[in-house]
Amino acid sequence: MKYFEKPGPEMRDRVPPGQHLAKGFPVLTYGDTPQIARTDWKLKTWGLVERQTFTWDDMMALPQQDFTADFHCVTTWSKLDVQWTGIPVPEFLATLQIQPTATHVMLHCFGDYTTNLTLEDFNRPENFFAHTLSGEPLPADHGGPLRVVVPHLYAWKSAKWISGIEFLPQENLGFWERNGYHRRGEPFAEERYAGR
Ligand SMILES: Nc1nc2c(c(=O)[nH]1)N[C@H]1C(S)=C(S)[C@@H](COP(=O)(O)O)O[C@H]1N2
Ligand SMILES: [Mo]
Repeated sequence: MKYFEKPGPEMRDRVPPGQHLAKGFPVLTYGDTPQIARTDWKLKTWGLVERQTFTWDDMMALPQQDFTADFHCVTTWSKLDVQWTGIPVPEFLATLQIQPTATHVMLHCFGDYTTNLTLEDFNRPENFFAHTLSGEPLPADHGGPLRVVVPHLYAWKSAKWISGIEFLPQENLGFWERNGYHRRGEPFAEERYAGR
């Protein structure tokens, strides 16, 4: 059985250099998969923003949208046209009082994973808090009940089991960024590792 395909010429503008198309949707998790019921799930905000806690119902009350996005893992697999449903990140951020000195965010997850983004990279209309994958509730191994999807950067920025957003006046490094990955991770520029 073949699990990976070399992209054809028509796909070259969609598939970043050094990437292959995955068959299926692989799961990539460092450590164990946290099991969180929607009723227990909470998202906190802190740092250069008011401290708040959002429940599942709070998130579901925000505007919802279907979206289709390509997904690029730095370990060289890509999956095109993943079908998600969720809350656009800007719709959520617009409900917050973010202090003007905030330039970066740290995404915190159940299970202690973290990843960093500039506020500009995070606050983009194609970024989502996703709870549905191909019309089904997002499975736990893919980050359910709720994950972040940031299509324009390598998928390690797409935090699964999101539990907190910390607003920062400078760039702090997240889990993989401290362990040798690039601080930004733009796939078409092959920003895979730090110092390149
Ligand atoms: N909380 C958390 N989020 C995470 C990860 C993780 O280990 N923990 N892995 C990242 C990496 S490296 C990738 S490629 C994608 C994989 O998402 P998937 O398992 O749904 O394919 O999730 C990202 N988000
Ligand atoms: Mo990844």
